Formats: sequence, structure tokens, C-alpha cells
Amino acid sequence: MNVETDIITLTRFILQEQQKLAPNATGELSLLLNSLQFAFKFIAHNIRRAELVNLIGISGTANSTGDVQKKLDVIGDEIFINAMKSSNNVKVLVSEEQEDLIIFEGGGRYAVCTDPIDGSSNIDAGVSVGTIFGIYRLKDDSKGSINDVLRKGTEMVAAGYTMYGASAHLMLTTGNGVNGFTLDTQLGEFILTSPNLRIPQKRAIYSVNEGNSYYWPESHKRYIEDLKKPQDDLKGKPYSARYIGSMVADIHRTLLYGGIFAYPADTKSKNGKLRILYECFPMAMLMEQAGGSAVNDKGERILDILPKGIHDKSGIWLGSKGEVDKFLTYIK
Ligand code: P6P
Repeated sequence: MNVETDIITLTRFILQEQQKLAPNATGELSLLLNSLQFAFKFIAHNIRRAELVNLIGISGTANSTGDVQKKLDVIGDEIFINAMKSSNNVKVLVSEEQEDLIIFEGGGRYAVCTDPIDGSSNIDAGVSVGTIFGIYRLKDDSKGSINDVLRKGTEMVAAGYTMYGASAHLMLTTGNGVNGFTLDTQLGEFILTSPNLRIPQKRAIYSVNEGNSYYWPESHKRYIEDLKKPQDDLKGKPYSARYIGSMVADIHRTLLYGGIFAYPADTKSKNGKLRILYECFPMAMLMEQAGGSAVNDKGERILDILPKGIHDKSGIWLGSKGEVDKFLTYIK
């Protein structure tokens, strides 16, 4: 029997990274990441059981942005809040499901921004959904306030997502590249399966909801229309269109295969739909750490944005650097 006897679990990986990159670290971030992984395992468990115990469907309550909450949204949010609270490392929590930020008792030194179940509107159809997170270290003199999260994305110390599909896939960056882990449900461990993941420099795939194209600026329309024409460097083939409508699933494909994902701002939604702190920033940090890039509709770097509110939104274009650079030639 061919048994792999030296597997790298997330716990082992986090400790190795800490010893390698920050030998004098307090270990608090490592402990926080371990609390995070418990939340992912518990949410994955509930999503797998959803059909069986009828968690699918509307919970009847509405979240901070007025979306009607699905039962799993509510459960995912509660699981996340409890895991962060009990970690004793988190002081400030921003959740898509909570109108105001949460300040925990105790001396935690981190602020976490999360969308506990992103893509949940698709969940009844069995589409992969996910938890997106971004982590700031509190400012030195801070006791925990909104000022710890209304900061540029460049100040995030870690970010990632867990996609709940056929398996649970965690993509994580702590500022030194991107590493992918897959949950082994028998072991109950996330196993390192995509070490030092790099996004392909170019890939003829575009991912955007063209149902909004009537409201786009001319530059965006021209760019997308040109992708549909025979491409000289593709032997006359056009780009492929792929759009799932669940950001975590669309970004996961983009990270692995390459291409460009976008949710543009338009005349209907002047700041787009995706939230800066817990959708745009974490995905932009992952893309940059994997060798890709992420910009807004004016071509400005997403991570340089300074949000003014915890649920602020931004238009976003991200993915392979070659593809984002191509988009930039249409708006510069
Ligand atoms: P649309 C899901 O509701 C979500 O927040 C993201 O996961 C996804 O990328 C986007 O909205 C899809 O929005 O307008 O294309 O359905």
C-alpha cells in the first residue's frame, strides 16, 4: 500500500512558516490561523449536511446590506464570530452579515474582515460558495476600533478564502506567496496540496456578468467585445467566457487556470457590487502574491484604496498580470 507518511498539514505549515520567516514572532497569528481553520472545518461540515437537515433556504432575517439571509449565512456568521471570539487573538471583527463592527473583550491584537458565506444566493443550486477573510494587525497604540480596519489593503498581514465544493479548498497568503490546502475529512486536517501557487501570466478566459454591460462605460464594452474576436496569438480563436456568479469559485478558477475576473462599477452601481474589506482586498492580495494583479475601473491598484466605511464597495478587475495589463490599455 502506497502511504504518504510525511504530509504537511496546515498547522505544521503555519508553524514552519513562523519559524522560517518570523522566528521572534509571538505566535499569535499562527494561533489565529488555527482558530480560522476550525471555523472553515465547521462551516464545511454544515454545508455538506445542508441538504440533509434542510438548512437550505431563506432564514427570514435580513443582513446589514439588506440581503435576505439564507440559513447557512446566519450559521456561517455565528460559527465565525464564535471561533474568532474564543481565539482570544481577535479584537475587531467586520462581517458582511453584521452592520457594525464587533469589538471583543480581551487583549487580541488582530482585526479580521470576513464574508462568512460568499455566493450564498447560489447555494440552493449546489454552486460552490466560500468564506473570504482578510487580517490586519491592530495599530500599535490601538485598543481596537474602526480605525484598525479603515486602512489600505497593503496593510493586511494575511488573507485568503476557503471554497466549499466537492472538497474544501483553502487558499492562504501571509505575505510570502500563496499556498493551497485541501481538507481531508477523514483526518480532519487541511493538507498542503498547492505549494507556492503562481497564477499563469496570461490565459484567454474572461469572467464577468455581461448582463450588466448596457450600464458599462464604452471602454469596458470595447475591451470585452475585442476579446470575442479571433485572436492572432490564439491561432484565430476568441477568448472563452466563464462566469459562475460565486466570487470564490470564479477566483479559484482564475488563480488555477489564469484569465481575468471583473465586477465593474457602472451607471447602475457606481461603486460596483463587491465589498472592499472582505471581498476585494483579500482576493487582490492573493492575486498579487501569486504573481497576478488587481485594479479598479480607473486602473488604480486595489490594495492602495483607503476605505471610508466597513461595507464600502469598489469595481474590480483582477487575475493574470498579462490580462489585466491588456485591460489597462483600454482605459488609460
Ligand atoms: P451577480 C455573490 O452574491 C456575489 O457577492 C459574489 O460572490 C459574486 O461574484 C457576485 O455577487 C455575483 O453578482 O450580480 O453577477 O449575480
